[in-house]
This record gives sequence, structure tokens and C-alpha cells, in this order.
Amino acid sequence: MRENVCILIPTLNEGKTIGKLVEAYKAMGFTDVLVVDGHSTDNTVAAAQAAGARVVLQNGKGKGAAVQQAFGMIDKEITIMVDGDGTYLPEEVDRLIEPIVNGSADHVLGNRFANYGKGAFTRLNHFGNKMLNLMFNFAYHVRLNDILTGYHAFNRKALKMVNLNQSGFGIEAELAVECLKKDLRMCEVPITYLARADGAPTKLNPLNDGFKIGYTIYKLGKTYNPMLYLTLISIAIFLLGLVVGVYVVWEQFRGIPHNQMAILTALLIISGIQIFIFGYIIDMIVQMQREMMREIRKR
Ligand SMILES: Nc1nc2c(ncn2[C@@H]2O[C@H](COP(=O)(O)OP(=O)(O)O)[C@@H](O)[C@H]2O)c(=O)[nH]1
Ligand SMILES: [Mg+2]
Repeated sequence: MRENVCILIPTLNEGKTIGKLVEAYKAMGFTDVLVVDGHSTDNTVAAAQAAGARVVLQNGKGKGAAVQQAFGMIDKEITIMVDGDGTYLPEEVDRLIEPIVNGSADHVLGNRFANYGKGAFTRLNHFGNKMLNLMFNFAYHVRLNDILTGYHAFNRKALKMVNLNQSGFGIEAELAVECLKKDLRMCEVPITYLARADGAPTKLNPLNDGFKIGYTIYKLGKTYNPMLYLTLISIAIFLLGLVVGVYVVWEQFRGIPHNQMAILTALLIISGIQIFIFGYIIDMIVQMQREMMREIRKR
């Protein structure tokens, strides 16, 4: 079975850990280890090759571009994607492979919150991850614990259907969104998450990238769930109208008329209701389109 698996490792300056990682997978019987390197300036490429990996230098910039490129090159039933920083355990790979082999999922995510080592998450990182997962679950009506994990498994179907346009660190969020949009079955399995090796800093900038990932979720969420966004806007406008309206009525009782403000009240309340109805209609169109795509895909 292991000859049907490709181990994909995107790397950028992971010279400290990549050699061992590739060796570990090789020793477990995975013959196809593909390292897509983002033009590392350390010994990553040499170490990966020495350990027996197939190394490809990526075109374009960012992990997203690297992964998209790799997806186009892989022709295996199962693809495992794992960070090259040694924070994930090769021995746990079967947990991710299992749901693919038994056919219960198309995309498996390793849930890092199940078991994480001391210092694996900084406090900010832990908080940020929780927030982004909450936001994601809210926008997409799902219940996932860890969409930003670095340990994934895909079957061939998922690999061919997923389309990543975003570069940089939006990629994990985009992966999750793509799988939902394409109606792929996702599942999570518990995994271990270790701290990075000393002197091998993450490429992630927690604040900056956190906002980028949040923005990606928001931007993509708009097309997936337009109702949500329009509902939020309509509620805001409606409430504003209500506040102004209460003030106008209050003043009226005290004998002070506010004609312009009364007009404003009416406009705000009507706009709020209308935007809500637009959202409802757009939602219906999106649902219908999704249903249709589902039918088409079944054939
Ligand atoms: N090919 C490629 N790999 C990258 C790039 N940026 C990060 N990576 C790799 O993607 C993986 C995840 O990055 P990492 O810094 O560990 O992010 P973190 O796990 O969120 O801290 C690591 O194996 C990195 O070496 C890039 O621009 N190109
Ligand atoms: Mg990492």
C-alpha cells in the first residue's frame, strides 16, 4: 500500500530537520518523498537529496504556490502533506492514511490540539488558532478543531479537485474552504504537535499572518455563505435605524419634531430589511447552484 503514497514536504530553510524527516518516512517504506523547496539558502536541498527525497524547486513565491505546483505533479492514490520542520511525527502517518484507505474521507486533517508539546504553540498562536477556527466554523457551518494544521492526507479525487490561488499563509485556510466547496468529505484525527527545534524559527509572523488568514477566511466565506455577511450588515443598519427612531419618537413626545431624522429612520430600517431579503435571495441562488453542482458531480 505504501507504494501508492506520496509524502509531500514543502520546505523553506529547514536544513536542520529535513534530512531526518525524509529518512524516517523512507525507513517506514514510503518510496516517494517529494520535497518542494522555496529556494532555501541553507543545506535543505542537499540534505533532502542525501536522504533520498525527490527535490523540486518551486516556481513563484510562498507555500501556497509550492503546494499547488506539487499537486499538479503527483500521481498517487494517497498524498500526505507535512511541514518540514520536524513538528509532526512520521510514526503517526497511518492515522491520517486510515480514513482515506477505508474510504470514509477525501481529506484528513491532523488535529494538533489533541496532543501538543510544551512550547509548540506560543500563547498568541494558541489563541489565534482557536479564534480562526471559531470564525471558520461560524462562516462555514462546520465543526473542525484545527484547520491550520500542517499534517494532511488527500486521496486522488481531493488532490485533483482542489484549486489554490492564494499564495502565502492563506493556503491552509484555502485548502479547507476548497474541500468544503467541492463537497469533499473531511475528517480530523488526533496527532502530536512538537515544538520547533532550537534555532529553527517559524516563517509565520503570528499577528500579520493571523490577520491574513482571517481575511482569507472572510473573503472566501463571502462567496460560500453570502447570507451571513449580508445579514450582519443588515442587522447593523436596522439597529442604527432603530436607535435613531427611538430618539425621534422620544423627542416627539416632548414636543420636539425631527423631520429629517424621521426620514433617516425610515430609510435605515427599510434598507436593513431589504439587504436582509437580498441576502436571503442570494443564499437561495447559492444553495441551488451548489445542489446542481452536487448532482453534476455525481454523474
Ligand atoms: N516551498 C516552500 N515552503 C515553505 C514556504 N514558506 C514556508 N514553507 C514551509 O512550509 C512549512 C510550514 O511553515 P512553518 O514555518 O512551519 O509554519 P508554521 O508551522 O505555521 O509555524 C514548513 O515546512 C516551511 O519550511 C515557501 O515559501 N515555499
Ligand atoms: Mg510548522
